[in-house]
Amino acid sequence: MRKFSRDRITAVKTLIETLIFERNQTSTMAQADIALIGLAVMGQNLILNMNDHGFVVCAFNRTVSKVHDFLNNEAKGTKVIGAESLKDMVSKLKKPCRIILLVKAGQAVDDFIDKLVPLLEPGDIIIDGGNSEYRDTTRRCKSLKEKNLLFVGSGVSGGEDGARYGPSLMPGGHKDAWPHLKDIFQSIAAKVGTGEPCCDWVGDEGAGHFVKMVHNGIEYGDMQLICEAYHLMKDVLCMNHDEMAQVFEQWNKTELDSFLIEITANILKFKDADGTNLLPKIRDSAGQKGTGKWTAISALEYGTPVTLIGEAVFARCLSSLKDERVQASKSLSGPQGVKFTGNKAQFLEDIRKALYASKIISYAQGFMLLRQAALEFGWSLNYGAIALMWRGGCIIRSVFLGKIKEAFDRNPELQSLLLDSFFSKAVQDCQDSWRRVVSTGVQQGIPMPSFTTALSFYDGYRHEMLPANLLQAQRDYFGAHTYELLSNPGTFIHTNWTGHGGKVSSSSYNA
Ligand code: NBP
Repeated sequence: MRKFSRDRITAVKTLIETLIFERNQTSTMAQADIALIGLAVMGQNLILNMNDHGFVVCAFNRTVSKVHDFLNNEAKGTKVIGAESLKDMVSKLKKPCRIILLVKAGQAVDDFIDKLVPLLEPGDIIIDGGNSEYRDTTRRCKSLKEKNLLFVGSGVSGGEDGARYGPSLMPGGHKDAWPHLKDIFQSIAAKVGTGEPCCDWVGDEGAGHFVKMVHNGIEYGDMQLICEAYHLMKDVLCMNHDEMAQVFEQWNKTELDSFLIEITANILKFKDADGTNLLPKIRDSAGQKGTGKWTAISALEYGTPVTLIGEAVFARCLSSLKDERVQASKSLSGPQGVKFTGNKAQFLEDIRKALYASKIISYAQGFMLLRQAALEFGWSLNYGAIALMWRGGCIIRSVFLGKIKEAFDRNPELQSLLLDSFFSKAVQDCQDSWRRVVSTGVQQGIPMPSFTTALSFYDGYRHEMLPANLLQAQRDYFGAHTYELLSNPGTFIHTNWTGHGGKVSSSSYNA
């Protein structure tokens, strides 16, 4: 047997050790495709989703012990790696660094950005996937652009299940980041139809978070509409929960086919441990986290009549006055002795159509707000792509959104969904039912803020002449606010209505 000198053995040993060290270095350094900070429900599930699609993710969390817990439990056996610090995390990322924040919206996002900036290089990307306010996203986008960093604010919808198996993703911000994110984002997003991803670039600055905010507002509206249908079935038609569950199951096979109708049927069927329905035992006081309210505030700010979402937010506010309502119920009476004597099956179909028509109004209003925001901020929004992003993965996912996508495909410049041939016909077909439901509900004293506001909007929108002529005259009468004549729009004049007013008029502006 050939003998090697001690020196030669030592040299080979050193070489092998060097090679192993270098291999370990490259396997621990710059090996991750993307990092994610925030190991709560959304973060953990999004990491596992990215892992399933072949991306190596580096996980980090403010409380670092949660990184170890995650790696030893949910992420055990995956390619997910962890980091002990932000510096450690950045060192493990391929260039340009891609870092997703999924932490509590607000100060936590700014705090992490401040800590990350000194560790990053020009061209690196920070993505905020939380429910941030769109103005914060615009601010962050601008300030990071000055540091040559690319900031993206991405709406993420679909809750825990969506994050794990395919969310709707609505990214916006610095567009240079998109080519570096597109593959990951579109791989992990929900797919519809023939595999189209529910994710596309939304627009500049806070556009992604604005679209997510409107999505959440529409979600408030959809939920309120379903609640009003439930109230009518329960209190006008006196149906029991199992019957109502069956109706919602049926409705889910119609134009109303959607996640929220599906879960409503399941909720209505759900039995408590004692074998009785759980739903009637739940306290009727609704909570809210604020995105519906933000949508309504934006609508007021940009002068867009998004009445249905506004009513849905106020309906939650009214519901939360539970103690006051209990007191009021003892002294304030409604209509007495009015009983429904019509055809139950026909009225159920009427309710279904009222819900469908009101839903069309709500989405028409939501897209009006998007259009107004695009004008306001100079964003170029692709409305068909937005409908597709909401078509799957998110809480408002529905077959209906496919129809909205088709409407914008027919006419990308469509001013209002109500002016599209499919939707104008759909509303027309529902109109008689819708009016029957609203009048029956009013006669029976059932609160239906969303059904009624939708119908009022429809009637207002379709009227060539509204009584705002009187309103303008009143404004001019008491405040010299001026008005235009139909025959001469654009020229504002003042009338001395009383004979003792002056000729001076107030300046004219729109609030
Ligand atoms: P949470 O909104 O509960 O946030 C938990 C994460 O935020 C943890 O990583 C926590 O770190 C971190 N955090 C907090 Br709380 N305060 C912090 C601070 N001051 N500084 C740094 N980190 C802080 O988690 P989530 O429910 O997974 O939601 C994450 C984001 O996604 C939120 O913006 C949420 O609005 C949004 N979102 C949630 C859902 C949903 O269904 N839950 C759906 C869509 C979007 P710690 O572990 O050290 O406390």
